[in-house]
Amino acid sequence: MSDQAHTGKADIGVLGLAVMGANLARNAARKGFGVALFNRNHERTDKLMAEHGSEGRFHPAKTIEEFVAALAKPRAIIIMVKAGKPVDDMIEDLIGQLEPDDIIIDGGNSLFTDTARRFKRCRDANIRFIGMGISGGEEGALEGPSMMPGGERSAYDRIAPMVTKMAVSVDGTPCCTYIGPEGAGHYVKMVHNGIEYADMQLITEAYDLMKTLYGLDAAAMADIFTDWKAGDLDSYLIEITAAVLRKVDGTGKPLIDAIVDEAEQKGTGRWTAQNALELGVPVTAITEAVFARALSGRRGMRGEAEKKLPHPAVSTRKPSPEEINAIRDALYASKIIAYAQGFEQMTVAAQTFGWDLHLGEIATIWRGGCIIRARFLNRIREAYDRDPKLSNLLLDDYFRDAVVKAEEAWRRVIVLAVENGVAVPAFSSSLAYYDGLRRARGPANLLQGLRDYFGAHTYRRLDKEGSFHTRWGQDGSEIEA
Ligand code: NBP
Repeated sequence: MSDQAHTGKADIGVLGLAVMGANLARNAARKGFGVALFNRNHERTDKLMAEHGSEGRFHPAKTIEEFVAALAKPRAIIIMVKAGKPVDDMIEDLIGQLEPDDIIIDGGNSLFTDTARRFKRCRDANIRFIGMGISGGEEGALEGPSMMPGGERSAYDRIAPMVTKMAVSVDGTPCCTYIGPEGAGHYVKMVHNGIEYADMQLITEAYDLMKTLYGLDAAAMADIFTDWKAGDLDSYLIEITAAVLRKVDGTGKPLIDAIVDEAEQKGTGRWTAQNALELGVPVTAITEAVFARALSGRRGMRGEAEKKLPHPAVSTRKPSPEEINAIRDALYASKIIAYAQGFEQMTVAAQTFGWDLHLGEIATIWRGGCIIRARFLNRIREAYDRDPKLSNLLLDDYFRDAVVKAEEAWRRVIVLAVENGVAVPAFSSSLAYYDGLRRARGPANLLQGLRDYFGAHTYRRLDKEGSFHTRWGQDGSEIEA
């Protein structure tokens, strides 16, 4: 179908019109851009036109050829198909149709190494490529997401007037900025999702403590999360936690109590943890969050284990306001650790891959549109304004003071959880990271001694330069491992 009503070419194309693509296309059209539409199965295009065709200037196409022909040059096309092979297939189809300097933007949740590979594939074909992380889910795509574009800088400059209008703005600043070359945009989106995993796991642990130690019901906890939203924890995730806890289903009971306790995952949290392991960055909160989802998935095994493995006696009692505040403080301190770890991961990635990541700008574009949007991100931006080379957020005065203030409550809550058998892997691993970080001399000297003992791996000394190996036998002989 060609566009009858308008003679002008489309400003941007959206290829893939499932929930995200359709909403992004509507977003662009509502902002006044002409949008070419294509989906493999034409029914989706028809549905979009039937339901929302009046929202703006759409150019629906039935074939890739027609789609490409509808676009103004240099063409800019956002691919919003399922991550993985479909993206490669679409890129190959487009390369056959596009001209030099045209731009392909992958807006899906692609793995950053795939993005780097596609960037090179397109460069070889004289096509400019952008890998753009988009956060905010279905609603964000329509109303204004947070966007993390990476790839060819000149291509970003061409699409910037469009994408900065499509992104949500906070205090007049669009939640979209050029991130860096190759796969940098999708990398930053991946870490965003990893932090989202950690943030959600921490909230879940706070919920578990209030429910298990103090027997609070969903409505009481909804009130507490609503209170917490008024303070430092103010965030979208805390807001929706209150809403989820408050929801009552058709039975008149809290819906949350009827939901199966098995969490699913699509992979971005796992990618973040895998990459942290590869880079050697201690990203414990995100990794624990991934493992907690994996343990939640062993529902049958947990059911069996509950019958066989005794549980410490829990004496449920009414909490004092101070005890609830202690959980809040433990949550805030752990959250600071999770973000400090995620931002350190990006620092190390920037050094490793040669990207000039501006962490303050990244915090700025996460303040709106995305799932981890929070007041807290202003604090992170301010920390990087104070010191753009900050190696760890905990070394910034604001975050140091916040953690020190929460520390006593944080420790108390974890002790209580341990005594009562409540699993708080993200709370406790965050504290373990903190305790490890704040010691100039840790216990790894013993690790080095052991490694040299069985494997002659050598060690360094505090008092002398160089590498040393010791014959560990008391008689000076080598020890055979
Ligand atoms: P899906 O990830 O569910 O993918 C469905 C789309 O991919 C349809 O348009 C489908 O076309 C198309 N497609 C498939 Br499947 N295989 C194809 C192929 N071989 N060739 C061409 N098209 C193919 O869509 P979504 O949920 O809208 O997400 C799109 C992207 O955005 C994904 O990468 C997703 O991870 C990411 N994302 C999603 C969210 C969210 O909240 N859902 C948030 C942020 C990012 P068809 O109609 O012909 O089957």
